[in-house]
Amino acid sequence: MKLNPNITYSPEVAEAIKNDMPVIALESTIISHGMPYPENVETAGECCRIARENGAVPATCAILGGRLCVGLTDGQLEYLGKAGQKAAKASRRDIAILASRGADGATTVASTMILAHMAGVRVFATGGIGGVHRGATETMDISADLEELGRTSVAVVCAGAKSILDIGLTLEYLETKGVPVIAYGTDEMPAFYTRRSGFKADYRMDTPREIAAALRARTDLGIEGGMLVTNPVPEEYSMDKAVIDRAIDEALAEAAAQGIRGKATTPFLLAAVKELTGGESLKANIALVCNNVALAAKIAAELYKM
Ligand code: PSU
Ligand code: MN
Repeated sequence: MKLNPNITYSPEVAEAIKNDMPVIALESTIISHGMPYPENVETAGECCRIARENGAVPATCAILGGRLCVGLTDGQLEYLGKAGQKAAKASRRDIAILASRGADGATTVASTMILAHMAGVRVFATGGIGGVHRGATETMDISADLEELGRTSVAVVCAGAKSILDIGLTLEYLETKGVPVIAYGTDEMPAFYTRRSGFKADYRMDTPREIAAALRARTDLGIEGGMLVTNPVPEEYSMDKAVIDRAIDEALAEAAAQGIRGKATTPFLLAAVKELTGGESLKANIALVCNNVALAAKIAAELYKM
């Protein structure tokens, strides 16, 4: 594939794209806003190693000095990890403004999909996506990630939707937007910290090859928009449902009491859940991200063979 002049590729990613080799995108809001330092930087590095082990070049995305970067150096990962909440959380609405100001931003699922698509990357691994928040009938808090899945042709591998969200409404929204929800090795969509949500996914697929074939068919048929691949957290890190539900309820009450709104909501809830579970949720979060990276890399490697 030809390189896009609007993208600043790392040398390794540029080489892979030019030669149509397997590449997977990784987001950076998970580094700056989703996990604490230094676990965030360690996990980002681990993700890159796992991608390579499974046959794909890792391409972490971020906006740095106004440039749309696809593929970061260790120094850049460290910088975003240390910046934490001080880094701007950049979604679709923010990209052009940060670019015009020469500013920095960590990319969410939505904006990472945009950068990946511009760069020629078709598979993207993360932990969790944004969704329809509980109480959205009042607040209208629906993540821009869902709109992006509806329009941008990148497959997103995640561990399902967490119950800080309204999982049922998130699935309804994805259906409206024409986004197929695939569950890997199971019939149910997983709920991030736990392997089961009680909601059936649209399709069950059991091999990376099957998922790559579906992605390939969508491209060949010219059907635009994303696909959501949900991959359950490894059994040994799956949390007790009662424990995580209690922490989430408490975190939601705390957010309401403090009047947390807009883009601050998700990072606030994630940090509160981590505190309330004494770090157990962070361990699960790290394990599931690594697990998703491995699956995404295998899908990209299969896609390359087709
Ligand atoms: N869920 C997580 N970790 C995260 C996020 C979500 O478990 O780091 C981040 C992702 O970058 C996602 C964003 O795209 O939060 C969604 O934010 P919002 O709900 O404000 O759209
Ligand atoms: Mn929101």
